[in-house]
Amino acid sequence: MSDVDSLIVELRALLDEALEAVEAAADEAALEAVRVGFLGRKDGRISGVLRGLGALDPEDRPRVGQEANRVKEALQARIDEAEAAMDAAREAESAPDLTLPGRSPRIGGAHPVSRAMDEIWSIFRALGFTRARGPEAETEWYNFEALNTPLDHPAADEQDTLYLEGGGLLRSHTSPVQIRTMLAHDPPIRILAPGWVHRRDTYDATHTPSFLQIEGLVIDEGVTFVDFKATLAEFARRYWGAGTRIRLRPSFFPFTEPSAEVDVKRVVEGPDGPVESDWLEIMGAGMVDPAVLEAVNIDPDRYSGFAFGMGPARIAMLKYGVDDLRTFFESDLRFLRQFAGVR
Ligand code: 2NL
Repeated sequence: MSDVDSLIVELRALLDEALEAVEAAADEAALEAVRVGFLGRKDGRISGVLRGLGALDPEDRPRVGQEANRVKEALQARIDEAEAAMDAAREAESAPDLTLPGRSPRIGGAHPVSRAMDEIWSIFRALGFTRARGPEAETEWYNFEALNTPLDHPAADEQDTLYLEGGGLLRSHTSPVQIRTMLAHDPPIRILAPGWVHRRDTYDATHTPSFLQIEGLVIDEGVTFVDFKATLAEFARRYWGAGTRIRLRPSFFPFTEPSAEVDVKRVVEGPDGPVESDWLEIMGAGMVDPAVLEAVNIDPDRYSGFAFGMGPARIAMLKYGVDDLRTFFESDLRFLRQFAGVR
């Protein structure tokens, strides 16, 4: 075999060896090692073979040179191909899997106390009430004196009410809103006053120092105890269910006379069909005391009315069977999600 032929055979054997190495390369680093090992300009094995070129007759050199170029090009092409295949595989791995089901967005829901507020408001709106608002920082006159509550009454004591520097206080009920409304408008008045109120209470299972309250007030000519009881009974049926009954227990508030605690008895689903619940206390209420009407310059011989007050958090506890008020304020989504009608 001539020197030319043996060089060409050597080159082809190198190509076979190199192609096998490309096949075996597991990653880009191994592929680069093959490229450097065979095609490297200085230490590559093909360059090593071509170093023997100088010993050949000048007219034989081109044949070997051409074969060397063919081998180099074939190997480089194969390496490029393998590299492209590795790129594609890596890309496919990190690409999103479009066949997976989509993720649902988390949808928020109303807090149970807000939900009670909203439902109670909807019912009274349907009964012809409008909504009234007022400041949380009040004066003793709006919070107590106009409400037939002398300042030596226990409710006005510093033990129970949060006073501000300079003689103001944080309203302990939303009644000042009704006082302001009666001063600003002539009867007929039918309002609902929802909002935050503040008392000097210790935070426990049934008390928070700040809480939401909803009060209602109706003032017109000829409003009687029948209107009072019928309105509350209708509210109770709409909020607690069609079979609900109410009971008025005699009570005392300085601003109403007579006064009552309002209880409801619900019809609930028992194991063997509908049964009646125990009596649940849901609000305080009464006929507006004539002294309150006089304080706001409404003639008690011409006008009469009724008023009521309730705590939506307490209503939500009774409605949803929650026994500790504090769970409403701990922001635990596992708890809150149960009431929101969402996942
Ligand atoms: C409760 C229940 C009540 C009123 C609030 C009221 C407001 C005016 C006149 C007369 Cl302007 N009454 N509000 C009446 C009865 C009960 O709240 O348990 N309060 C301590």
